[in-house]
Amino acid sequence: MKEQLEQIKAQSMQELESATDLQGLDEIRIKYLGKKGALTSVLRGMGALPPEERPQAGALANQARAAIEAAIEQKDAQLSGQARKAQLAGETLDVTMPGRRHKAGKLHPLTQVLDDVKDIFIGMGFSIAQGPDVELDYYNFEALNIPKNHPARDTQDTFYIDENVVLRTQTSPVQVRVMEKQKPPIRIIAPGMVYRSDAVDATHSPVFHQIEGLVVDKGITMGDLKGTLEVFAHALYGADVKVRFRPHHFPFTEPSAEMDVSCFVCGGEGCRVCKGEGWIEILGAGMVHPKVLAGCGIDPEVYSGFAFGLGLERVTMRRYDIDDLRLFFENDVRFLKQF
Ligand code: 2NL
Repeated sequence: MKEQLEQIKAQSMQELESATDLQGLDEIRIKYLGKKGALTSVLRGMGALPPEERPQAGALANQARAAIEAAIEQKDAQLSGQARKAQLAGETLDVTMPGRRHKAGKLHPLTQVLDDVKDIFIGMGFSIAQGPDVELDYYNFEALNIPKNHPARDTQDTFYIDENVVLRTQTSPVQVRVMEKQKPPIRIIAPGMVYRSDAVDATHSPVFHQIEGLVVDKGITMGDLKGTLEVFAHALYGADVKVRFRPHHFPFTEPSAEMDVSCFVCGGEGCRVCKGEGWIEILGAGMVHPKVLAGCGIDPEVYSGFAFGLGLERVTMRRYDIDDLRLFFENDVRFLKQF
C-alpha cells in the first residue's frame, strides 16, 4: 500500500513536471485525484487492510493527496502566469504608432455643383420645387405649348409609359404644377432627373439632370431675366466672366434666348474648353409664353414671367474640363476623388 502510494506520488509529480498547459494540468488532476482517480481507488482498497494498519495507511494517503494537490496548485499558478504573459504579449499596443487614416467621403461632383446652384438661387429668394419623374403627357408637353407634331415629342426622344404617361424629358412639368397650385409671386428652381431615349456616348445619356427656374409676378421683364441670370453666372463662374444673350427659340417662351459666358479657362482668347470660340453656352431662357401662363390659370394680361433651364452635367463638365459624360455615372473612385 505504501509503495503504491509512493508510486502514485512519484508518477504524478513526473507528469506534472512535463505539463505544458492548463488543460493538461486538469487532466492530471482528474487522473490522480478524481472520483475514478488512482488515489481514490487505493483509498477504496483500504477496507481490505487489517484494522491496526488503517490509521497509518490513511495518514499516508492524506499526505500523498496533500502533496499532489500542492504540486498541482503550484503548477497551476505557474502555467496561469505564463498564459497571461503570452496573452498580454499578443495584445501589445504601441500607442505611439501613427493611426491608420480613414478615407473621407466626398460629395459627387454633380451634387457639389447642384448645391452651388441651389445656394445661389436660394440667396436670391428662390425656393426648391419637386415633382414626379413619371409624368402625364399633358404636363410634360401640352401645357408647355409643345404641339402634338413637335420633334421633341418624337418617340425617339421620349420614353412613353403609355399614350398619356411619359418619363419627364425636362423638369418644366414641376413648374407647371406649381403655377397651377400657387398664385404669383412665384420664384422657384426645379432640379431633378430627366429622361430621354438616347444611346449612351460621351455626351448623351438616357438619364441626366436638369435645373429649371421660374419667376412669375406682376411686371416681370426681360431685364429681370438678364439681371438674375447675370448674377447667377458671376456667382458660379466668378465676377470676371462676361455674359451674353443670343436669340433662340423654345415653344414655351417668347422671346427666347441662350446665355453664354466668356470662357473661364482662357478668358475669351479661345482654347480647348471653349473650342476656340471664347464663349461657352450655359443655359436657355425666355419670357414664359402667354399661352403657358393662361393654361395654368395665370392671367397673362396681369402677370408675366421668365424661365430658364440648364443641364447639370454640361455645366459640371465645363467647370471641371471633363470630356466624357459617362464618368459621372460609373462612379470610379479614381475619378470621384479628384473633386
Ligand atoms: C435648355 C432650355 C429652358 C424653360 C426651359 C420653362 C418652364 C416653364 C415655362 C416656360 Cl413652366 N419655360 N422652362 C424655358 C426656357 C429654356 O431650358 O436649354 N435647357 C437645358
